[in-house]
Amino acid sequence: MPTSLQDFESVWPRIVGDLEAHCKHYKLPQQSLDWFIKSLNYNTVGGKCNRGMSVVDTASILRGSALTPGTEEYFRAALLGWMIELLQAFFLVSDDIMDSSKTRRGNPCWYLAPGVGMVAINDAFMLESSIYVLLKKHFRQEASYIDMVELFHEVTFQTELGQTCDLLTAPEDNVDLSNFSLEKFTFIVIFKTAYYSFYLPVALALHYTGAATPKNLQTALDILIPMGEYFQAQDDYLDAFADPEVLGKIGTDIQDNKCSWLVNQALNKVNPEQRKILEDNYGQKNSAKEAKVKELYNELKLAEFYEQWEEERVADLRSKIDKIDESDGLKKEIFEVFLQKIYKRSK
Ligand code: GPP
Ligand code: MG
Ligand code: MG
Ligand code: MG
Repeated sequence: MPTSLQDFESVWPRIVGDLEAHCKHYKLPQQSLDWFIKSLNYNTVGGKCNRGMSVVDTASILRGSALTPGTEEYFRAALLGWMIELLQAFFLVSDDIMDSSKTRRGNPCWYLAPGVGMVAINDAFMLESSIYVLLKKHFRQEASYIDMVELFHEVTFQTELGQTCDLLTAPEDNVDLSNFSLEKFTFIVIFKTAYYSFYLPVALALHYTGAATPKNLQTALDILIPMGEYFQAQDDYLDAFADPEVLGKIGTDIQDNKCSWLVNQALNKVNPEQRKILEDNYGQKNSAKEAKVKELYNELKLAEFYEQWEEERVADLRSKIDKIDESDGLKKEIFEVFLQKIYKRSK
């Protein structure tokens, strides 16, 4: 049985309590402490928590029996999961500023919340630093401590590389469609999304259960990176085609000039007149132009093409999962559960 969001969220107050105690040790003035706690709650809680809960679920599968909520073992696995959620909070608070986004999880983006503004940049840093406060407090005595610290650092660097490429292929005042390619798209999505969203939870669970070996970490990577690539292509597809009410965020990729899955597929399909439509309307802060691009996406039947592409990717991932040698200490179920959670998702 996978863990429930309710059980996973039930450990959050203890984590906030740890961070609060750490600040009190430094005699942080109350106003600043209240601010930090507000930012922690606003930015870390309220999402699907798929990444965080995957640490608990993967650890349960590796052990062969479900971790029991309320036990210290459950708490420690969930704590590692919440560290991924903190990393994600740090990324999203920053990403929403960079992407000029308006909403996140159905609420205003943190930098747009009343009275926040650019304090959000420092809040993002604090969300990241919290990971290492918690890791040190709870895992310093473990043999895997330094592996976990290095893993968080490396995955953060990888994500920042992806974000760099994402931002540089999307200059605000220079729309040049020849700058896009599926190759660049692939680099961007693997680095900005796949490492932290897919590889990190499984690698952490392997370290946590003491089952990690260079070989099984590599096998996990070989499956989870293409799975993350598929997940971010979905994110790009949903950016234009999902109902923002369901998605919890309003798409910005067309206006932001992003090297998204959709625009790359469109570029493969357009005739010269249609390419002109893209050139004239893509990447501008103008909703009428954005609507023209969406019209072209419909004319090119990109939604249907996406659905067919999704089936192919999922079939390929299933065959990769099938080939796993379980004697390496991995279980096929870990990856099947991941795939089930994202297949045909609408948010
Ligand atoms: C998501 O891309 C990318 C990230 C969350 C990584 C951000 C990395 C930093 C180093 C800040 P996106 O912009 O498509 O996500 P969304 O659609 O959720 O805004
Ligand atoms: Mg964004
Ligand atoms: Mg972004
Ligand atoms: Mg997106």
